[in-house]
Amino acid sequence: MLSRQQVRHYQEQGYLALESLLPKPATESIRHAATRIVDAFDIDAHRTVFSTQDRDRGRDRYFMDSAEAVHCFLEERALDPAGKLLGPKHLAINKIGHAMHDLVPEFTAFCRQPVFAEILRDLGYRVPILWQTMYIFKQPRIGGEVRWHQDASYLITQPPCVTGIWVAIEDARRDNSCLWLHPGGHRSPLREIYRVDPATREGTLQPLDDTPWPGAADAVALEVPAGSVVLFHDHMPHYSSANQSRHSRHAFTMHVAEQDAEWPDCNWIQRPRLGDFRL
Ligand SMILES: O=C(O)CCC(=O)C(=O)O
Repeated sequence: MLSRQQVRHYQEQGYLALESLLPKPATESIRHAATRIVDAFDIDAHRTVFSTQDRDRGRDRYFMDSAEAVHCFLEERALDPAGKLLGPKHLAINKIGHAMHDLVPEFTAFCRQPVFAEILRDLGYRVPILWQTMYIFKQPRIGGEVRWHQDASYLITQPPCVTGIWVAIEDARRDNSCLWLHPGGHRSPLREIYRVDPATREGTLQPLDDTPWPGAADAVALEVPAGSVVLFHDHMPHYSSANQSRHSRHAFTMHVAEQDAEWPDCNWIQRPRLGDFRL
């Protein structure tokens, strides 16, 4: 699937953008499934906001349980200070996570497209395991910022071996808050780590290294059309701004690791019931 040059680009730069790789029917099938999940979501029962502004302090039981479920999380700016919804439900959801690949047939079929397994084998995986999936809405006008981070802070393996597969469901441009990353930044140290106490399920984001996050001189905007796939390394710093535009920017992400890597019990994601999802 990948040329030698593309594999080399991934290894040297820590990311690879494959523009317009997927056909529209494939991306539309999960967009429709996401709409159905939001329609069925009881917003009065669960008001968990997903924000990256609070150093992950807001990770409650509903969030932790989403490791093996399909849960909807709200945009911070969808609620007034009293917790009242300010707009329609379908424009209030920040993301759906994190086990759609196991539990929603359209997502299962999407992830099982041979193209993903082929890409991962080209990158050197023997038995790639899909740990989490997210459907991100980046809602018009209220879509929250995703602060600079590295995925290895949240998905801890020994040795580090997570790859993020980010799929544009809609065109991603600067104005609707495309992804930004730092070419070559996968060689920078891991700056922080999110560890969960297995007994209490309380998580804490701890600093590890004070290397600064990329600035304007280092970061590049990944403006890509719908159907594009971006692969990135688990130490790659990446970011997306708050969405001020009137256009959403839907994306779907998959995070995989090698099966025989150690997955410590301080990871927030544990899948005792669902087990391994092999690609
Ligand atoms: O799509 C975004 O804005 C952020 C996605 C992200 O951080 C991830 O997939 O790890």
